[in-house]
Amino acid sequence: MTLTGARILWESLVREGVTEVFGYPGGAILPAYDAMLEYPIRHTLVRHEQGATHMADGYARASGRVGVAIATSGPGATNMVTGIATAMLDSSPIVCITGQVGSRLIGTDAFQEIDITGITLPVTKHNYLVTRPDDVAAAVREAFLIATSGRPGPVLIDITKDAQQGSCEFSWEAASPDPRHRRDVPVPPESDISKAAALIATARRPVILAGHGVLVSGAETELRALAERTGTPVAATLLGIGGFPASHPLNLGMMGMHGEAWVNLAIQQADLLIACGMRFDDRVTGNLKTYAPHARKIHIEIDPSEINKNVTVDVALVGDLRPVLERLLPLVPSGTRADWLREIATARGDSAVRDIQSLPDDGHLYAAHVINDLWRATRDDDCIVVTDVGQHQMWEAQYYHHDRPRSLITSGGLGTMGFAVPAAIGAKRARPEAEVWAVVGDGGFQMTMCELATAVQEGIAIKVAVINNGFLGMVRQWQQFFYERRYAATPLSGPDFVKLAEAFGIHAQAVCARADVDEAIGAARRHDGPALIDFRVEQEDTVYPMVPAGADLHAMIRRPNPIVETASD
Ligand SMILES: Cc1cc2nc3c(=O)[nH]c(=O)nc-3n(C[C@H](O)[C@H](O)[C@H](O)COP(=O)(O)OP(=O)(O)OC[C@H]3O[C@@H](n4cnc5c(N)ncnc54)[C@H](O)[C@@H]3O)c2cc1C
Ligand SMILES: Cc1ncc(C[n+]2csc(CCOP(=O)(O)OP(=O)(O)O)c2C)c(N)n1
Ligand SMILES: [Mg+2]
Repeated sequence: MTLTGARILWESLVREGVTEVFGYPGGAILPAYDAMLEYPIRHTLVRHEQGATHMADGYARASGRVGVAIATSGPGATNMVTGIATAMLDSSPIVCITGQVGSRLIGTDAFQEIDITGITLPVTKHNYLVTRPDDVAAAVREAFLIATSGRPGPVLIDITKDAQQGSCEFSWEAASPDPRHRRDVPVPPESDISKAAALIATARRPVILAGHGVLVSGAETELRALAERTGTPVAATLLGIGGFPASHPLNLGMMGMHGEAWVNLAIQQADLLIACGMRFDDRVTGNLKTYAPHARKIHIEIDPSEINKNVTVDVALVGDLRPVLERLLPLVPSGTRADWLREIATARGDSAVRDIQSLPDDGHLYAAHVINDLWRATRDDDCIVVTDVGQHQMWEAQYYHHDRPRSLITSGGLGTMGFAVPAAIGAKRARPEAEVWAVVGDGGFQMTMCELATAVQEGIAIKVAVINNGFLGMVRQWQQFFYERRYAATPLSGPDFVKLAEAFGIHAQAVCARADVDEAIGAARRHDGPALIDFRVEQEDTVYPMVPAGADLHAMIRRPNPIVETASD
């Protein structure tokens, strides 16, 4: 059948299983928007194209399916760059579609012409400039294949206006992707699997490092089987949280810069690290020269370029985590590591004394308490928390104990402030039956709070917890530790968030005391629509422990024991 390029775009997206897109129209993409009305697609109108990309990303992370964002040429396309980079750094499969000026105008500095394929080359897995209707279907099919195969990531398709308007014969079969574009998943040889099994068999102090790849691969069951069979404790990266149940006795918690002290100490004392779908980010390792000095290392990883990139390993198993663990499991002897677990438990006990949760209520409202109370209120329900970036993000990782995969969505690699609210909207679109909370700082909230209007217009019932400390808190913390408390440009004012939310038509309330936290959370949950709570928390609170950037992983700054440093101390 003969169709316009614009129709072919939707025809192809629908055949790829797309039902939701997030976007914002403009001249160069108008033919596509016009054709969209003929297809079973729900379009969420965003308030800024960055929001569309974070929504697509949140949709992808919540569901494992590809998220789709669409925008016009020029400023619409450039507004997408931060969201695309965010997805790239965290291996999230999104497809972004942009309109482009007519093909004959390319290179003339035409109105709203920008070289978006050039701009996004380093932050996409692949991108396309499509100038003929005949190439639209193949580009869409390849884009979905590339976004999802191997290590996932973002793909951009830039389609000229004439390619959308022109017509051609549409054949789905003929547009079948070139097999060269499939990112084949390597399969490690049996000899390497046996080597790994032998290392595990003889290790006395092993630690499993569970990363984002556990969730991407869907390897939660196999990971748990490996841990239980071998009695090995499991530490998570920020993006690996939820891959192993927090309530499991072998769960240690988060590793790295703001990881728990006992987790980092266990890694430094381990004789074997079994890294599963994680990439030894610098926030995870600290000083590479002194990282896990006594440990042999096994790295199970889908992307060969990650092997020996940051940490040299003894055995590399390059492949998809789940099938690799399936093959490894029968080869590892079952056993327990009681002495090792006891040693870690002792360090954990020492940390509990310092924990803010163990301190008597001194009348201050701490973010850690708010987040822990949110966890208590929602722990038995299907709840997804989407965080922004900063101190609140680290407290969430420490005090919200995730038992389920894909229940924490956060920007780790790029650390993109402004992520939480739009990504929560995307997550709620992907999993409407789940309760979705955005936990966001007062700084990051002010970057993309316009998307509250999207939630209202589209009836997307996200709940927003603003952790309002009047500071760009994480940067203030660095100034506190490393710049003699010279708070250059970190005190931050904002509007009255309750009035603001009400102006958007959103149920809202402010909380200043711990005694009121539960009731406010309950009211937000009971409200049948978007809701916001402005938690006015302690202004100069600090995330502990902290490994200063580049320092040895065991050289943590610990919470002063037992005194909490606050503005009023
Ligand atoms: C303010 C701030 C503080 C932070 N502090 C910390 C911290 O204290 N601790 C911490 O852990 N992080 C921290 N981070 C996050 C950190 O920057 C990294 O984003 C994070 O550590 C990366 O985790 P990851 O390696 O598991 O995930 P990713 O970066 O997503 O890497 C996943 C890896 O798994 C591989 N993979 C994907 N699919 C598969 C598959 N099917 N099979 C096998 N392998 C696969 C990928 O190729 C990739 O190498 C912080 C971020 C911010 C913004
Ligand atoms: C877009 C962007 N700009 C700047 C930064 C640097 N940065 C990291 S954390 C942070 C402070 C965040 O403040 P807020 O949102 O209030 O959260 P808090 O740390 O106070 O919890 C800043 C500015 C960033 N990560 N992203
Ligand atoms: Mg703040």
